[in-house]
Amino acid sequence: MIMDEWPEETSWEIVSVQTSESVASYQANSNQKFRPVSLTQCLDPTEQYMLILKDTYGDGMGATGSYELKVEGETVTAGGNFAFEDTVVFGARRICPGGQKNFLLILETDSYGFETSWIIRDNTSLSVLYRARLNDYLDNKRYLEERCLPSDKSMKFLIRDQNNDGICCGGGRGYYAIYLEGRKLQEGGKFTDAEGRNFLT
Ligand SMILES: [Ca+2]
Ligand SMILES: [Ca+2]
Repeated sequence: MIMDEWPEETSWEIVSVQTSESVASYQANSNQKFRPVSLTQCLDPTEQYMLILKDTYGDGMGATGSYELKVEGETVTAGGNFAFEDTVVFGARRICPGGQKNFLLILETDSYGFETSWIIRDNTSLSVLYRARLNDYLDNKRYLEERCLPSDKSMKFLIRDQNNDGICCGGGRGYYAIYLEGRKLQEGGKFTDAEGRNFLT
């Protein structure tokens, strides 16, 4: 990481996708203004992980800060320009049977978890393949929803909020991101009644 003027706002965590458990975390501090900070962590090459970056002020790592994630010396991703949160999935993801595609939803609920629901729909048949209903989720909790989706289909992911105020930032800082085969398709949290994304599997 290259820190900006307010490093104490920034923290990160590495979480196992398989177990949802935190395997490493870091909180930057005010003595690191504009400094480079580099940390090394040994991880299991057979597991998939998620790097979660957070910024308490909601302006990411500012105009001058940045981060870079390297695995075995190779850059997986780089960034720093985010709001309250950014996620990156890396490592060995679960292989779906029969050529199906690995879909991952990272959902962090706000203080009104019960308001959140979502569906994954086949755009051709309009059938709903997977869903979470109102009251399925608790408040201020992280959920990792991994599914296998049939390949060569046009699909839609749709997240809804019953109170029409999204999952950020009026009642806590919710966040969601969706990944297909480890590639981020969309992320967010600030929306009104619903937010969707069409994608091809
Ligand atoms: Ca910041
Ligand atoms: Ca809401």
